[in-house]
Amino acid sequence: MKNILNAPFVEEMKKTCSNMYRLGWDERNGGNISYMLDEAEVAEYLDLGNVIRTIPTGFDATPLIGKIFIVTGTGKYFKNVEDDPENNLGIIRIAKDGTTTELLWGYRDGGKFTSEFPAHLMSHMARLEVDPKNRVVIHSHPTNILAMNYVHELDEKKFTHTLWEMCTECIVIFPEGIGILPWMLCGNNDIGYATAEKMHDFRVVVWGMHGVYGAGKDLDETFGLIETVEKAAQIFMLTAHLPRINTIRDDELRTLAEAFGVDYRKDFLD
Ligand code: 2HA
Ligand code: ZN
Repeated sequence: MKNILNAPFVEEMKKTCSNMYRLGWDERNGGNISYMLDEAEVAEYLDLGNVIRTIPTGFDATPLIGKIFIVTGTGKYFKNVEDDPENNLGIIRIAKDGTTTELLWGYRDGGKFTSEFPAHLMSHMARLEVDPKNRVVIHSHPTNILAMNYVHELDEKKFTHTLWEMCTECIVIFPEGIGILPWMLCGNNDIGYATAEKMHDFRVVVWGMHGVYGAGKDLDETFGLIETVEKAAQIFMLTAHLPRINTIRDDELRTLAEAFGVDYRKDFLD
């Protein structure tokens, strides 16, 4: 059996958490990641018959029965994942009842997965319906996206349109736009259902005055997606209080989207 601490998926989680921490997006225990793993790959590192303990999710994830995820722990800090992955991360399998998870590795101090795990599972289920390759859900508190929430209308069309204007590549990277939820209480199933409903149409969902959910096929792609939205929000925040002299016009956005062949939200342009 190979050493789990050298597994590429553990390495990727360590790097992603450190990068996000250093970007200032995931202070204290802010943010969480779930990444669906390939069973055969995990079997090279762990005895899949050895369940350390079971942990209930309080939510029926029947479509994900048997799926294995590596997930950040509740109350744990992204800052600390790199130095102590076995305590701050866990590898869990959705048990046959659909509402329990089987811990295969990690959460060494008796901990469990993020309090947002039901929202993650619901988002995975929603994204898999539209994209069978989806494996990653990331929640984060990127600084400028959050700042923008306080000074920009939380309207999906207007918010997306503003971001598309901020960097030329935006309409190509997130042509479907940004889904937005109003402020809601986090850590429960209601916000999970609301997020998952948005995830049918969007890979990025803003939680009003809280942060963002992003989904994608791997950690690089999902991180890059959030990074691009955050960059656009940063340009907005750097310029929002200054007179606007230039902008990318709607006809130019249309030209871009058509040149790159992306299926964009035409109704989000004026
Ligand atoms: O896990 O970010 O929304 C900490 C959070 C909750
Ligand atoms: Zn949060």
